Amino acid sequence: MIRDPDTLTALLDTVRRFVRERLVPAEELVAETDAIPDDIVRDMKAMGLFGLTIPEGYGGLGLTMEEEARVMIELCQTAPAFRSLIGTTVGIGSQGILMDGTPEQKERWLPRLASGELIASFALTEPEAGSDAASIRTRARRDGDDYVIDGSKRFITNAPEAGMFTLMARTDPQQKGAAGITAFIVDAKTPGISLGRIDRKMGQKGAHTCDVVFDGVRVPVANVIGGVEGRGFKTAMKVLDKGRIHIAAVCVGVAERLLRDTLHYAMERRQFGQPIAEFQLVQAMLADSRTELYAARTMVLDAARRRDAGDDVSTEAACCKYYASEMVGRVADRAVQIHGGAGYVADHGIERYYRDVRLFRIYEGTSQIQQIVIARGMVREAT
Ligand code: COS
Repeated sequence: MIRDPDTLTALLDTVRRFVRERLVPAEELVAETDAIPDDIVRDMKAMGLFGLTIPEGYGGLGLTMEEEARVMIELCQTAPAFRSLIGTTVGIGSQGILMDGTPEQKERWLPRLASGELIASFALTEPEAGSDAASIRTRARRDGDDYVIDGSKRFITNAPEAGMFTLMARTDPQQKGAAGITAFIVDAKTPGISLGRIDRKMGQKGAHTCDVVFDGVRVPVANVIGGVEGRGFKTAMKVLDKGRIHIAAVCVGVAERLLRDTLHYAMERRQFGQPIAEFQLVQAMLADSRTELYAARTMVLDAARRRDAGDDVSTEAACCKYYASEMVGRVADRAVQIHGGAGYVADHGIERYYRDVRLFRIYEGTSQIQQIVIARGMVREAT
């Protein structure tokens, strides 16, 4: 759903210009320094990028899913690390509060997230609980007006930058599965929280992940999302349904950039006396990428519109995440192939993208988890 086409067009133009004029020239620097320059972070805050999905009443832009997807497609035509900084707030970190939080929790936390004053991180994954998210062991034990949290989380994106965590922990040890899990809002400055070393990753330099250890961390009862124990797994799953459409849009944006650069290269690079874009075997790679990109873009916008219409899009969100993340992997692979030696050396940035996009098939649910969600959805619908 697009509420006001003129306002959205103006926003998309602003983001497109920001990407072209500020982010693309800084890509190399971010990859070398593993940090996003402060002036760029400042500008991202000023543009309202941290508040894209937070309602206007709390200081955000309150974008619909379709609007958000279109903004992501523009914003991600550059190194994915830039999106990652706002991504955990916009995509998954704030959404648990928005979907299931109490009015007081929304009032207290959302305005500071929308302005970028606080960055939200989503703390679900643990050393022994990745795809099997319902098996988390981090424990939250009630003690008076607090819960005391012990356990550790792994690969938590933006944990080094986080002002708050949306944390999933087990409040009922008798319940081994999803029913014993509760979602908490945890102030990152609470005593007892410590961070592991920043992970050395294959790609996405400038986007940081690390372990987060909770050792006797006291969190007020008022910070249980929605005030109800045992709902945390469902909150996490609903957040991930939305997050998966968001990530699929990110994949479409990155693929657009890769294919545009690759087409230009193929039209300029001459071999055997003509541009390599004239060769049918190169054309086949370009055409396959264009076709798959078009399919992914169409899927993402369709799922987004259905979600805006109030449909349950669990299955469609998984289809989008699965297809778009695999698609951008193939587009990146063909980009390296068409660039040849120039794609393998660091100068053109193509090999950097090849490494960066590998993550999309893994986080917010691997491709194999998406297949499970899709097939289960099919069986459910047919029953
Ligand atoms: N929306 C709302 N509720 C949902 C839901 C969704 N999308 N998906 C599941 N639930 C509910 C179920 O209805 C069930 O509730 P009831 O017990 O009341 O019926 C409960 O949650 C447990 O669901 P289920 O039995 O399907 O859980 P499983 O342990 O089988 O796990 C998968 C389901 C595999 C889909 C889940 O663990 C998953 O998504 N794993 C990947 C996690 C992930 O993406 N990690 C990335 C890290 S976060 S960046």
